[in-house]
Amino acid sequence: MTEQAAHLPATALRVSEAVATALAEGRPIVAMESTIFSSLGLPSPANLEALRRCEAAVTAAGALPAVTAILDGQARIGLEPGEELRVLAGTRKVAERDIAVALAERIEVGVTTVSASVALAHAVGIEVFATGGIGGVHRQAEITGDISADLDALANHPVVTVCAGAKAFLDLPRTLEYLEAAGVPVLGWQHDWFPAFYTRSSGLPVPHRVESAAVVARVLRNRIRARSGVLLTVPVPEADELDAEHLAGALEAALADSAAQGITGAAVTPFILGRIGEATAGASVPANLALAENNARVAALVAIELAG
Ligand code: PSU
Ligand code: MN
Repeated sequence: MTEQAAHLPATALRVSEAVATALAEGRPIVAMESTIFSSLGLPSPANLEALRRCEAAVTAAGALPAVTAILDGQARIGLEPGEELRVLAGTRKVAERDIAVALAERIEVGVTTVSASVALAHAVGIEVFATGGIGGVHRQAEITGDISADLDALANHPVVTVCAGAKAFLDLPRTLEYLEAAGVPVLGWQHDWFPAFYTRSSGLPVPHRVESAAVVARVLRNRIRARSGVLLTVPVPEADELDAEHLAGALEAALADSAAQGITGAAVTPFILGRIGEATAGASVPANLALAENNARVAALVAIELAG
């Protein structure tokens, strides 16, 4: 446990045996969230396939995957064999601030978001985290105030988050502005554009293009604010990219439904993800799996570089 977690009760965090060994030996580890692998992130059975493919990509590259979750009132970093199916069935979304409540209430299963996972990775000294897409500034945030806690978590934990940008139902220009104001370096993996999850470019330039894991590792090592993280964006592989115009209708309809039904707070993102999924299922699920797997692979390369 690092200084970050030293104030917690001894039972608050549990690291799996494999992750504890890898940490002690300084071997490369890639943390992963669990909301994406639950029904809040992907429909079944694609969610299990996503988990398997991400784990396999990390392992094949030579690093160890560490899924985070809440299980039986403990925050877990790395699951023991057989526990993954319990986590996949979880329906309670746990962001960073919710970890304390989930532990206090001793909830059985909680699925961690990006903000919770980055915080847990930091707590035990894992420096690399992979996901699909991050949360961001929502459209009309000037009215609703809806800004994902993911963004402040990126700014407050010294972890490289590897993602395919964020889905275009969010306000992507403002998401980039927020990250700039919060002091988070935003890197583009062999690419000049901030990706929009299903599509390789949002049309917004990414602040810094990087060509290799070595540069990403050096950015983490050289940042001035010791506590802050780094966002590495990796575009969906070309072969799996979706057509932006085709998606736009589904995104607009999902946003309109969400507003009409008065959805607010933490329920907004799962609601919109569900609607987009229903409207585009055949095409969007394969793209989602491919980009998550590819992000896991790139994250492993960064973790290996940092461990080397
Ligand atoms: N975006 C996706 N898939 C996801 C999420 C976001 O394309 O599964 C999940 C992630 O767990 C992310 C969370 O951290 O939603 C953000 O939720 P909110 O907008 O409530 O902060
Ligand atoms: Mn929100």
